[in-house]
Amino acid sequence: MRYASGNAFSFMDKICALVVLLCFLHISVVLVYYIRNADSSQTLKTTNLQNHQIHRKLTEQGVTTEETKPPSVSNDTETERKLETCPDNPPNLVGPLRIEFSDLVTLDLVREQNPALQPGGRFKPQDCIAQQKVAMIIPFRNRDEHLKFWLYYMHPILQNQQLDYGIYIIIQDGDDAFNRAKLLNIGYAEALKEYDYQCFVFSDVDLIPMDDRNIYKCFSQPRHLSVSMDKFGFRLPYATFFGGVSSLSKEQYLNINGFPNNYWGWGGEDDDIFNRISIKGMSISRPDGMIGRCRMIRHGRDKLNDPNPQRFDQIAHTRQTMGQDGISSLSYKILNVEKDQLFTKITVDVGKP
Ligand code: BGN
Repeated sequence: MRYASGNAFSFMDKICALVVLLCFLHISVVLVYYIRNADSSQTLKTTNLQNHQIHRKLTEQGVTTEETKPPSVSNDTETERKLETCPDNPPNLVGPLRIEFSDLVTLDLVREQNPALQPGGRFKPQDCIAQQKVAMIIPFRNRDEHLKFWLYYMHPILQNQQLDYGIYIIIQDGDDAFNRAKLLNIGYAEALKEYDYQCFVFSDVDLIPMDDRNIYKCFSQPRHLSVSMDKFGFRLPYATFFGGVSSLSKEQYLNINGFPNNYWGWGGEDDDIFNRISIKGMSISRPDGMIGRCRMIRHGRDKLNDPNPQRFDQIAHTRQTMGQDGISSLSYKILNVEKDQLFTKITVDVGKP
């Protein structure tokens, strides 16, 4: 009996020890799994956060590349994810900007700072569908110093504004009087040959916005964007002023038969465009005076851009001329096309005054 109970005791002992051992083993396994899981989910969270921050930072600087996109959880969800239209208020806008023209800017620096650009100075946002496809048209001759600054400031601004855009520099060949409005018409026609643009921003090469909330897109009415220029003491020089930077949708542009082709030399063509818009019953939309502030790069008057003596007579007859003179009567010859990461340059023979 003693033996038996002694045996029974040691048998119970062994069972207990085994149970304790199994419990210990179970707890250890659970503990190891718990620690490993907690660790790896923490690592994943940190990596995601860091990448997101880098992506945000680069996006803030106007850079969106495949490598900087935050990693997606699975490829399937990424391809299935439908991109949404970009918001009315792009999230990375900064507001007032410091614009200076003393920096040592080079085109190579601008190329380096804008790695997401495609040939022709083309860009579209990666994480949403741009609200508008916008062609930026710049009439140009012998202003490389200004163009450098324009590209330096404008590319990051336009990328932060989440536009699907391209840059078209339209260069007048030869030494005849400059014909700004005809160059703008040519820019419209040439840009449309390349892409289904819905909106056209017409900008002088020497004007830079001082606030990136001044969005370079189109509105329900033709838009005047350069409303408070430093040159004019940050106010409109006169109420109907439409010079500097403006935007028109394709429909608005066609409604006025584009711009006049016969203003040779400085002045009046922007007043003619204003007349066309009001004759067709449209009004001018403008940003608020603070948001619409812009800087002009100081320069003397161009040698080949003397005031056009016929401009007073011309702007008095817009109603009679606009039907025949415009995009419907545009003729020119392309002499050269240069595609760069930062722009498309098109050199044209615009004919004689
Ligand atoms: C105006 C010019 C505009 C020019 C502005 C600002 C004319 C037409 C005859 C009155 N208009 O006087 O073309 O953009 O000044 O410089 O000259």
